[in-house]
Amino acid sequence: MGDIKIIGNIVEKIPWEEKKGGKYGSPVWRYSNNPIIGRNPVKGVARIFNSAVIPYGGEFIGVFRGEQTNGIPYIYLGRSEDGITWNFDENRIPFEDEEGNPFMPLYAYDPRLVKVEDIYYIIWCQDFYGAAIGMAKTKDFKKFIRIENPFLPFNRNAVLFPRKINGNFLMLSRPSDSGHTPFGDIFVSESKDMVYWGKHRHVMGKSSNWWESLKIGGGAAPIETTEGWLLLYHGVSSTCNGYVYSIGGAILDMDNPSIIKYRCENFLLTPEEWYEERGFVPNVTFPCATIHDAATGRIAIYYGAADSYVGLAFSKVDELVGYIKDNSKVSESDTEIGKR
Ligand code: BMA
Repeated sequence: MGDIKIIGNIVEKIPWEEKKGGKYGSPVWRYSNNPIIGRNPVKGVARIFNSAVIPYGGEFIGVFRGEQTNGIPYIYLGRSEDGITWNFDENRIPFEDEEGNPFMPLYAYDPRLVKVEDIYYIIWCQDFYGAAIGMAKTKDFKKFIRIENPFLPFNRNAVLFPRKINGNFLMLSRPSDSGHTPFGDIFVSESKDMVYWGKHRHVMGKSSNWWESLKIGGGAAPIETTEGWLLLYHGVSSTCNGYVYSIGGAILDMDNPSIIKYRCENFLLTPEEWYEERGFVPNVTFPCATIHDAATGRIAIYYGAADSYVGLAFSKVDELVGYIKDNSKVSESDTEIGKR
């Protein structure tokens, strides 16, 4: 392992496959048996994609975007011994409100799953007079208690940081409209109690790099490294045949993540394989989670592919952060208005 390290837990059973060949120096490589989740994975669910996983009890657990056969997305729980083969609950996650009454959003999609201290938080997109952020917490993956909607509509791609910073919870989000949003920058907000959010700051915008020139959105929960927070996000290009979603990378300042230290001008992964280029929505690679191991620096990236499958890709922290630094271009769009 090089000089750059992951600050975090050891995950001995992290899914892993060594890089084969050095295809033009790309720091991210795909799992050879992708996709890891194929079509019709659960009764009544046509496709699973854009999903998040986390180590739990020596194994892995995850929250999965399941597109039901009525076309409406909802969140399902899944468990895995190796992080690759998943068993899903047939029933949707039974959220409840703080009084213990059932709370079932009209729809729920693109979940993230982040542990802060001893609580697991699920963050997703749901209807609140349009696309907005939904949240719930659990300690045992049996009882899922709703938390107030953190932000006003319209918003998507909310991603919590895995620890408090200067005493506050921090969450990235991407204010938007309620359709197939043709714009969007990443912002960060703070909260002392997960109820009231404020101190909103601009983090980064779409860029002059054409693969992310339409909009961007947070992806996996930021990984703490010795160089700062490693953020994997999605960047979107608008073509004559529709949007193309690629995976990008940036390093945010450790104590003030609204500051971009490095931002890679090249995508890290872009649709190339059949399961990324062909599906319900072609040309989508959409990261929602990583599993990472502080002992080896290994990173396993979980991403939705073509709104139809889940793909797995790998990298190592020194190679990935090194590549982002070597190809960094921080621009005006990463600076908050009025700040230099
Ligand atoms: C975005 C979100 C994602 C989806 C992507 C491509 O707006 O809805 O869930 O993967 O579009 O369809």
